Amino acid sequence: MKSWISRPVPVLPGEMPALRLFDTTAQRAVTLNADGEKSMYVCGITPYDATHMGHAASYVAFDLLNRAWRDAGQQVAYVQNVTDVDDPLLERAEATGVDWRELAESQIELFRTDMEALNVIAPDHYVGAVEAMPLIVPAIERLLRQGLAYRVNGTPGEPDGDVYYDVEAASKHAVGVDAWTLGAVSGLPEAEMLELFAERGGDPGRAGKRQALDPLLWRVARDGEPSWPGGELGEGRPGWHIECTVIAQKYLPAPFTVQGGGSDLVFPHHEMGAGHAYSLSGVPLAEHFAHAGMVGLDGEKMSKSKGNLVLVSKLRGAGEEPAAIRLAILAHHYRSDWSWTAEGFDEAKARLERWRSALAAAPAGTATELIAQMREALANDLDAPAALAAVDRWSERALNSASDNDASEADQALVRDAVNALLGVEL
Ligand code: 5CA
Ligand code: ZN
Repeated sequence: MKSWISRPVPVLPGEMPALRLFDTTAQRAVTLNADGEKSMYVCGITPYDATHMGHAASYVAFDLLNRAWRDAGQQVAYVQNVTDVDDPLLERAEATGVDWRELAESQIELFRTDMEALNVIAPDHYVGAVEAMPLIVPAIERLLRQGLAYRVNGTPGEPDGDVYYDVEAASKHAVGVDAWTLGAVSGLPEAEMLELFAERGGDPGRAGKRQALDPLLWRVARDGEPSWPGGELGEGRPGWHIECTVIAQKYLPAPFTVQGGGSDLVFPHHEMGAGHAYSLSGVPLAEHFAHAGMVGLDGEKMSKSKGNLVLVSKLRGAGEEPAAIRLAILAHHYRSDWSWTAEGFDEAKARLERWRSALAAAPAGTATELIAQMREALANDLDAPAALAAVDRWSERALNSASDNDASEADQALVRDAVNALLGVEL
């Protein structure tokens, strides 16, 4: 599917230090191997209410990683999905009387314009679940043949044939140090897994399942629901986790470098996706799993279900500058949970203004040191707030010396490029 247009990323002089990133599985920051091509899969939106500030923050977080890698001279292969068919999308379409395809298409288009406005580098492959159907069906057929998936008999109200992943069989099937067993990604105790599974799209109580935590792979056709040809599976539509697994496996190396998303995807989504991938290929899905914190509104988690959304498009429609929105996001470390507030946004706008005034007074010979400080901050688990603080200090100095110095055009250009290349903020 069409993605969006990336703006050019300036190339900076000097070098990016080795990058350290917090790995959810290891529960600590790890130094990423600096050799070779890097690859990243970031979970995309379910397009029924795009793009709220939580979404935006998660894509800006992984955009920082993308930019840090590029600054280090590395090639980056980047893939993102769109969950363009799933229960919440169908429910919203039904509730609002809109065709689900139209709802998805309109929200995806809004997302593209928001990402473009926020200067998020576009993925090389932007793939919808619907277009991935020909990849998903054979993968599920294969899991069935391997004995790692099973069909559930119908009950009153539910037809025969829904296919589930057998978590226990898959955990036993796996051998070796890199093998996936349940908990390999999230490290969570089972009680917590059960709670999160129920909260995040799972159906622990579904009759006929071998284990409460077994996730859905294929939902056979129901009246009034969209469905696709499923080969041996029969007509139906896929479960959620398998979609990301097969898209990543199709377009990225195995394992790829970083699987990213918000922290609400750690379990079950990334756990089960990693399980599916290991069952299908015998190698881990990704070398590292990284997660961005949750964004709330004035202290409450921002979510479509609560309806307390701050939409990027609404702010843009009200004439707010995307660079200021991006700066408001970057004022928080990507792993922290934080709340969007009017005051935070005002601070970001004031900061952008200050940086722009300072740029006009860029003192000669100061840009190189600033770039080094920004790089050091970002290499340390993408510490954007520390990078912002470095630009703040530089700005203060520039503004204080504005009357005694002639501005240096070279430094001005370098600082402008650095803020753009590393932070994605255009001054
Ligand atoms: N389509 C799936 C992923 S395959 C999905 O989770 N879609 S989503 O639209 O619900 O979320 C898209 C991305 O935004 C995910 O990485 C999710 O973790 C992140 N996200 C959702 N809500 C928030 C929030 N309040 N704060 C931060 N990130 C969020
Ligand atoms: Zn996903």
